[in-house]
Amino acid sequence: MIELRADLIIKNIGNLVTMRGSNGPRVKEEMNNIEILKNAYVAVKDGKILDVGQGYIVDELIGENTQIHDAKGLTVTPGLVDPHTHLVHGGSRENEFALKISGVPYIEILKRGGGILSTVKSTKEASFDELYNKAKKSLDIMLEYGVTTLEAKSGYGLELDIEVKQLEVAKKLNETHPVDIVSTFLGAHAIPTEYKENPDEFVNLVIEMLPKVKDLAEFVDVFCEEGVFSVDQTRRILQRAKELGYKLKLHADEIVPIGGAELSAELKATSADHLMAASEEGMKLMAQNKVIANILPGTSFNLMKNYANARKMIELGVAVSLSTDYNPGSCPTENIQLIMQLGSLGLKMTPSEVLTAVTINAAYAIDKAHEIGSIEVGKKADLVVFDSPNIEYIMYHFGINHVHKVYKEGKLVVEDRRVVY
Ligand code: IZC
Ligand code: ZN
Repeated sequence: MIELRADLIIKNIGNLVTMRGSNGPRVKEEMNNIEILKNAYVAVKDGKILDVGQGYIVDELIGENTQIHDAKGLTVTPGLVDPHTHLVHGGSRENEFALKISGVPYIEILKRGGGILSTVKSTKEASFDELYNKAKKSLDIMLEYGVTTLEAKSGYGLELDIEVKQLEVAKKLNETHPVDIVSTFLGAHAIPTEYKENPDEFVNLVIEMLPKVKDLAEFVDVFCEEGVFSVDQTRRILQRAKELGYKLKLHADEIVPIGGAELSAELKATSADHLMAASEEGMKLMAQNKVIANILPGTSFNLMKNYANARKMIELGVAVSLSTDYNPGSCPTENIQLIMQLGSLGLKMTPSEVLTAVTINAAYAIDKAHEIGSIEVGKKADLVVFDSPNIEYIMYHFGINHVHKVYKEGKLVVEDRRVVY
């Protein structure tokens, strides 16, 4: 007999945003037409969703040991997914803040040896434990804002040992912290000063690192940008990565439209990220090749730049996800809800589209949609209870934390906006 008794039932859910729908990343009107069940419940067993229903709770679900939590009419969504972070790093860059607001561009600060290269220095100097403790503090904040899975990149080593140190920190956090972490190798994040005159030599070095970090990373990413890595250099690195069995991501067309979106389509990358300057042709190719557009509006806001053309991408059939880009330079915030609000206020996405972009489409952006991103039977019971009567309220009342509770694989890990795991 199938054991139907639940370990936990969350009942009296005012609005249950399930994100159930077509099989695949959501595009066009699918992003807006999301399923929201009224007066709903979710049953959990062994950390997975056992049942989703409305109204009367099926008797068979309730056993002697079933815990019942009352959601008091609030809004419940799948655990949020943040598919682009630079979680593990040393130091901070507030010393560049005055330069930035005086108008010195992000790439110019990097050219002067600051920016990413400043964080490379701090990351090199930091011990494993220092990196771990700093990243853990950020992970707790992210969890308190509703994130239950995220992607974390290396990229502040630019030499094998330090890249490995960063990836090992992410691995240990994945093992010890409730938030699940998917790792990406971003060895090609900046050209070290000593390779300034012959960047292709550094590209060769990154290519040599690829097989050595295979056990520590699922994705490979490159900062493809004018003044950083060219389209040709990015192609060389990512083609080799693909041969080795990695999945691909690109920092593409963030500042100058050099053809990053087009390259992501050519390589059939899982996602292309940023895209503030992407061409319409690039977007069309992304749609055809099913590359997810992972947009990072917090970076536009913080760099005081334009927003990506999300409306055009949605119109053309590109699946859009949203992410914090949490990093010490262009977007020092862990607050995914602020990113969601910027998704509406900056990118003109509807609250439903935003929810799609931080749940199911974000899960596809890290190739984890088979286990997270929606509330359906068999998936992980990662759930957020928002202290809000509906999803519009989350986008409307901005800059605060709306989370009431977070469940990670059926376990209560945040209560009254504080971690309790
Ligand atoms: O540390 O500035 N854009 N890489 C590409 C970043 C931002 C992270 C940083
Ligand atoms: Zn980034």
